[in-house]
Amino acid sequence: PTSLTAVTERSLVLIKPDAVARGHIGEIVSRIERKGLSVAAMEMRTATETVAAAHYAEHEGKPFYAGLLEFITARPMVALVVEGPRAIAAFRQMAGGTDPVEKAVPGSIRGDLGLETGENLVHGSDSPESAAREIAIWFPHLV
Ligand code: RTP
Ligand code: MG
Repeated sequence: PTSLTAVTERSLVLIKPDAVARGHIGEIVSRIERKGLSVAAMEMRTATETVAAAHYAEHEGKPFYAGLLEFITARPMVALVVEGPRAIAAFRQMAGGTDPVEKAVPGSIRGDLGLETGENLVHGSDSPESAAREIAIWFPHLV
């Protein structure tokens, strides 16, 4: 039988250091909860070089890679596991496109709160494979 109910997914979400410094932890967690997704794990921490490099391994060698690692490891941020039906696509839609001005639409987190691609407030896993890989990096005890 077919079902209209999507399977439950988990996404690895980061509230990046710019968002934490600007006082937007509550705003972003609130949007996640208003959407109907649930927070399965949440931890505030400063990312180590090792964790940040593992997380952004796909971008190694790109011109923005060094700056990205410096940005993400410099100040405290919040890592979450967000859970719910189609959680991965749902959070990517809520986050908006990578460039907060050219790509993210109004109503999205980046579209509403951001101005710069290098300080775009949040990360969300982009596929089930990415989510599994990233959850293992940030919350190894949950895997
Ligand atoms: P994220 O991985 O952080 O959720 O962001 P994303 O999927 O929307 O974008 P991605 O292509 O994975 O890039 C990762 C982060 O690198 C920075 N970036 N800078 N200057 C640039 O052209 C550039 N491109 C990417 C952004 O901070 C982006 O979030
Ligand atoms: Mg990405």
